[in-house]
Amino acid sequence: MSKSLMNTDAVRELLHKAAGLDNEAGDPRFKRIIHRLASDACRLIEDFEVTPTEFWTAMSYIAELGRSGEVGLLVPGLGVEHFLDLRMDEEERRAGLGGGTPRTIEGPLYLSDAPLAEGEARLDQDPEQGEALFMEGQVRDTDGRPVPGAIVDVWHANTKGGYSFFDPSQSAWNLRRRIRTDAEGRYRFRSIIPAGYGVPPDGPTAKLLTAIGRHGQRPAHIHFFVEAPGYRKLTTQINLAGDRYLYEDFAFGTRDGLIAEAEHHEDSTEIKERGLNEPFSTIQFDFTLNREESSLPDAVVVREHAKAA
Ligand code: MBD
Ligand code: FE
Repeated sequence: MSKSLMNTDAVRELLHKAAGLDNEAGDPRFKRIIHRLASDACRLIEDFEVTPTEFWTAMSYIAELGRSGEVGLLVPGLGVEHFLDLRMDEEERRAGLGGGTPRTIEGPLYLSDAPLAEGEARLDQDPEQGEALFMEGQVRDTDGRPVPGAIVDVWHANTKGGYSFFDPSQSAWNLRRRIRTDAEGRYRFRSIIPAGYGVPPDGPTAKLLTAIGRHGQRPAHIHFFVEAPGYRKLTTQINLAGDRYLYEDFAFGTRDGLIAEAEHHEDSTEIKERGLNEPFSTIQFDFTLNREESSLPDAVVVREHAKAA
């Protein structure tokens, strides 16, 4: 099978019509996108000599991916969510913005409307043998001025790599809070050191990754949205230094400037001062927000989120 059907008038006409390009109704840009999508699928089938059985296997896979709720997991795994970040970075650079904390992927496990706290919060609610973590820092603008009243929306996994709500063994809102920065732009919270995340081993994402010789592991990380009026919303994460997957994140979320060193404290006086019986860790991390710039695409990404009842 060497003759190209793609370059025949019959197939050209088929794809043109299939995308609604021969009518006046509908949305012109959307038609062009659908035309490209269907054409690329046909070209792929032709170039790789995809058999009908292979094709329908792929369609079953997509349907299964949807049913499993793992669309948002495969997308970062294939590097596409990071690509969106690279594009936004580029547009900001072209608009002259720079100096803000790097963005990185949101991932699929955010839950909106976490409990709101003033200045400080405790995130861990469930009994777990996790090492206590005290994290604090300041939100500033690119001129170094503190940003009071910023909302630091933080979420992370427990010691088994699970996120509350998605992991029904955890209590509602465990390891999720919104913290409003104080008059000096500071936030702080107490939590536990998270474990890295691994994709569900029996799901469709793991199936695809295995088939291309990859793993589905992420380094231990903590997610943040940082928002304040007049500033571009920051979507980011810190990744914990020393994790074996730090530079092998299956989701490509690790970036320079987002690697945080957790300082381990074993001194018994310090332990007592914190009201603890065991060693603990501290992380100091400041966030720098870019000014809002009306010419840029919105930094607030509208996407479907799970809603806790
Ligand atoms: C995560 O916790 C995550 O942050 C991403 C990007 C993908 C899967 C799980
Ligand atoms: Fe995550």
